[in-house]
Amino acid sequence: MLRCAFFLMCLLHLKHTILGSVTPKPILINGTYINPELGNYHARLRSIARSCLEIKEKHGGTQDGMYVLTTASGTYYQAFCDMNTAGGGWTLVASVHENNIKGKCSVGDRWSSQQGNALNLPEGDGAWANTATFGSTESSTSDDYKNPGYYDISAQDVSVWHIPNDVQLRNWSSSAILRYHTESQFLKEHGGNLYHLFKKYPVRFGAGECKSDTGAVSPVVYDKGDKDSTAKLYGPSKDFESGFITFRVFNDDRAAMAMCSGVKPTECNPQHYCIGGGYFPQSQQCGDFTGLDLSGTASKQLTESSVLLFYR
Ligand SMILES: *[C@@H]1O[C@H](CO)[C@@H](O)[C@H](O)[C@H]1NC(C)=O
Ligand SMILES: *[C@@H]1O[C@H](CO)[C@@H](O)[C@H](O)[C@H]1NC(C)=O
Ligand SMILES: [Ca+2]
Ligand SMILES: [Ca+2]
Repeated sequence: MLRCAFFLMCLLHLKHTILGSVTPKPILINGTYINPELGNYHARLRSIARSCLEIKEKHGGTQDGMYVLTTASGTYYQAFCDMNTAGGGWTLVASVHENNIKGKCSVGDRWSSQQGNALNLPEGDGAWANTATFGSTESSTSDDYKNPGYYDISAQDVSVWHIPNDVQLRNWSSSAILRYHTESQFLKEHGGNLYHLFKKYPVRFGAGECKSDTGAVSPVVYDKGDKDSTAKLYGPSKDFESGFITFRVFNDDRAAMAMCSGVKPTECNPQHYCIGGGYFPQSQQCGDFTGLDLSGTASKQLTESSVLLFYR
């Protein structure tokens, strides 16, 4: 028999014939189960780029658009790459969209809680610090979005685009009301992405105090708009300084918020300009856009725009 040309193969063939085919035991590599028979296949998947920066640097990608990326464990996904802003290499990893600002921690509030405002859920749904994914690139101005890059990419800086709700991908760049990015490489100190940053600084009610327990803050460089237009969009509050991005802040009720995009709080009512959160002692502040509707100052232009988050 041709298949028995070699003694070992012959034995193997015999074994399979007698025992039926034996499924190899999966092996655990860095927390991921991998079937050893698929070793080479998985190795190939893992060799695809992990980020838009890698596509730019290793493969010379220069066009904005959709590219295929992989995580460390070989999960494929597609992401939008901004290959032009400030040198390019930016991967879109998430968007925060408010579908109903009067709906307080209700359906669609994935960056706070879709399960109501509950003291026994101090981190709400916990999306800032878990590996849940949702939405899609093309719907990221019409619904929340989070892809595997959010927790997988190792980055140094963030970029943010505020885009009016429901604008199509091809019009994002021209329609953005604000665009800015950091250059401080602040993510390097916090594990290389927001998943790790929020593990370190949980978006959890009661985990800290206003001002003293702010997670991270970085100045931003504007690509569209400026400090004055940012301040105008958030309204005439004197409670913040624009030209920054801030992560994990508390108000004077010890309620946590995830991100103050474009601003740095100077007082203790960040629910009027910071977004995402967990449990709020004042229920009317609970939701993806927290209490942006309560101060009466944040512009409709801002509250009816999605916040798109990129890494580089
Ligand atoms: C496991 O993770 C470590 C640290 O991130 C890395 O150096 C190592 O190469 C990984 N091993 C495999 C088999 O992927
Ligand atoms: C969207 O982009 C397309 C193609 O670039 C253009 O023809 C169209 O006018 C744009 N629409 C809006 C609303 O800007
Ligand atoms: Ca809501
Ligand atoms: Ca939402």
